[in-house]
Amino acid sequence: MTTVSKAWLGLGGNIGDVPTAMANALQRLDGDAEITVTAVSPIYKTPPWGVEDQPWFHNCCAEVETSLTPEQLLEACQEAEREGKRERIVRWGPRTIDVDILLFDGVEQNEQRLTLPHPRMLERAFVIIPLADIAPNLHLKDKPCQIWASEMESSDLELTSSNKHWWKEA
Ligand code: A4P
Ligand code: MG
Repeated sequence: MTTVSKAWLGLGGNIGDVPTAMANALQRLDGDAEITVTAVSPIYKTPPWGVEDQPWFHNCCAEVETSLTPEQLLEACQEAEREGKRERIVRWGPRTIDVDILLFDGVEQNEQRLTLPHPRMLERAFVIIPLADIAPNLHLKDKPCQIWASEMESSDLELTSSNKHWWKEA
């Protein structure tokens, strides 16, 4: 019998038409026979974290069910990123899209290729706020995601639309 796991992804980008690139990446993942996208947050516009002298980002989070291993899911995410970039080079000019695995069930591992949970997620409103939209009760360390979200400075995040199906329509 195959084991089905639940994983949560963080998507973001700040060059070109990021919402379309994110929709393409999610459609591609959902089109994989071993991955089902079960929930997607709204898109937020978010100020750049880390290097601040760059354009604002668009970010969202997604929940998936998968029979893949964490490493195989990472491969699929990187393939979806590459696909977005390939399309960008051919057609629409600059665009980048980043797809990170935030959590994979309760897996904890600290490897350069794949660290789980994502090591910086709890410091990032652009991850925690959209994640709380789709997984408010998900336990992160010692408390549910929605408590992390409520304790986080997030007044500078801008909700772009609350349409849950944006990623299927783009
Ligand atoms: N890797 C290890 N663990 C993971 C994981 N859990 N998920 C490895 C995905 N990848 C993981 O990632 C580099 C390598 O990390 C991969 O080859 C993989 O094997 P990358 O996506 O190629 O490079 P990156 O994204 O430039 O680096 P990094 O460190 O992942 O950057 P971050 O942390 O993703 O930060 N501000 C806002 N507002 N919104 C953003 O989305 N993103 C960044 C990038 C900075 N500031 C931002 C945002
Ligand atoms: Mg990354």
